[in-house]
Amino acid sequence: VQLTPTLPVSPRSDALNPTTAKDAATYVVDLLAAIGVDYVFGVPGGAIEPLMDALAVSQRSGGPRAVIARHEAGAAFMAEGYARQSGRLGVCCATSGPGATNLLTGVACAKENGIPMLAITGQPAISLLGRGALQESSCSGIDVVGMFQACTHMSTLVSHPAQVESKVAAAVLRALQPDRGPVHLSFPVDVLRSPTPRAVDPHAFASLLGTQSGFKASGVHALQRALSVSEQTVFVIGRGCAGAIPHVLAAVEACDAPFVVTPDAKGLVHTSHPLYRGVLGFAGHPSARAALAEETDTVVLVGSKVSEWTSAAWNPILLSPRLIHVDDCATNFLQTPMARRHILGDLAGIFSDLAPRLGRRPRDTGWDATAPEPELAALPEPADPETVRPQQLMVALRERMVPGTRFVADAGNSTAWAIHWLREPGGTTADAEPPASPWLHVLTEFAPMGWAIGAAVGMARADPSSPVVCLTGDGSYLMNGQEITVAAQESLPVVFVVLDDAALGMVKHGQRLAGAEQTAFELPQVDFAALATSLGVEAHTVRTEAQLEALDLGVLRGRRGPVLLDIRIDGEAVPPMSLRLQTLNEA
Ligand SMILES: Cc1ncc(C[n+]2csc(CCOP(=O)(O)OP(=O)(O)O)c2C)c(N)n1
Ligand SMILES: [Mg+2]
Repeated sequence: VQLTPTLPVSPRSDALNPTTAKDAATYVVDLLAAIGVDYVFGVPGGAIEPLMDALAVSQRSGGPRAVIARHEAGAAFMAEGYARQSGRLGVCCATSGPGATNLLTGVACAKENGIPMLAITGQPAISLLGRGALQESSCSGIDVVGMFQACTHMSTLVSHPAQVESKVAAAVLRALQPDRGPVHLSFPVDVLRSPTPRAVDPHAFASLLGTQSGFKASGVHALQRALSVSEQTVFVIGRGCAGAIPHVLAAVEACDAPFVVTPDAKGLVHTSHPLYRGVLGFAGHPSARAALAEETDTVVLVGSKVSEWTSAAWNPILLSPRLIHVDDCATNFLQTPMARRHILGDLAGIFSDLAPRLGRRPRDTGWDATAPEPELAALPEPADPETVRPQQLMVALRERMVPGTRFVADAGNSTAWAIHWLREPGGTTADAEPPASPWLHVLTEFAPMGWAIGAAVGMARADPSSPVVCLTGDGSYLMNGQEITVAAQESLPVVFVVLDDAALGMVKHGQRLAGAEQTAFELPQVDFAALATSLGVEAHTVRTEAQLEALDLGVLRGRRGPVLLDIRIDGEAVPPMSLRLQTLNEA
């Protein structure tokens, strides 16, 4: 194998064994295979072509392969969905220039929502940088590395084959450390094609990944003491509990203490758990606020950023000296300086150590499946019988989707309706074990319209064994709905539920609730079913609640391939979004 003549010769190139040396693109794919990643989501282009080639070769031997999105942001959203569902690294790729800039929104979303992701973009050959090459994106072009620096934990140009191994390893390790998030590698096309020295076997590298857990015994003892003298404790469960939820709930149950969840952690628990008191934060429940009332002397926040949506706009009922903050991510403590105590460490480790020490017998958790769940008000009367109440849509989906269905709610009113009204299908069955994987995903930090469309495809790609319901708005679907064709190509069981109100509804209701000018929210009435049918996807239009009732959702069990439901919802129904307005008004 020859290095290309334009490249300086690597000082280690003489150490290359021509029989084992492979190009950098193959090295990346081998490393992904070693850490269990089986899909790379992306859109091709000249500068990233060697990676696509390596993925094609890999696919032939059953290794990682490419899933081609319609837009690079969709690819990044898919990589996020894949990471959320599989617990592994999400990987996306794009060509240089516009491919990379299209990818950026999805990568920024992963940063703000703590999703481990590797974004790989291409560059023209090193020798061409600074010479006006097509789509140059180095610091002498549009500087993609610089742009991604602001939206990732690490962004670097891999400017020599000898850097490949160390930069790829450093990037992957960084993405998977708390504070988890995206990293970005920009590869000139000639570097991707160059033979790469290998000092470390990818499998040896993979073994490094399992070694990050740990906590101090003093922290567990302090938490145990605080809980033993507390008269009334409330736990606040955040999304950081995802890998530790059985252990966290074991401690909650041993204390017989009520718990609330942040909006993005609702999917981690059964809402029929007898100690569950609802969602605290955006679109949350009065019962959650009541749980944090004055008689509570200890509030244990576990695994969460403190942001506008997760803290009910930095509400003092959460942020007070009653607080003990337990997290595996030290930077989350920066937002809770008032806490009585900060306990840092691996959450599964801390809580599996703590629960048996609490001394109290775990309560009998066999709960009464028929008891009403605490947090919901009565359904409002239908305002217009010719439409579907969004609240009723959430109830119907919960009652009629198969157990094991996963939901992803998009930016816009879908998020508010889902956080407040949705519950997991089959959730009324008494089941003492928490859900095996989250049944609901929402964004709380950086919420781009159309995220749920890509995320649903990525989740279904990671696990196609049960349906994924994408709750999205008509505005979001018009922005990113083309990714439905990826679900069709890949035969993925995604149910696209379009909450169709012919409006940018969250904008409309936000303006109304704020008493502001009513402007810029109207959308045309679109026949989304016809649109989907033209793409070869089965679709139904639902204009009334009777039609919703008549829909046979049971057929979705075991289905391969997507379906679209255009639900003409009551656009007058006011979404539970007052928290957002409070923050906007106070600004
Ligand atoms: C990319 C992007 N652009 C703009 C916004 C601001 N925004 C938030 S919700 C929303 C309206 C969404 O409309 P639609 O998808 O129809 O959902 P609805 O609220 O009507 O249910 C807008 C414009 C955003 N979150 N993301
Ligand atoms: Mg809408």
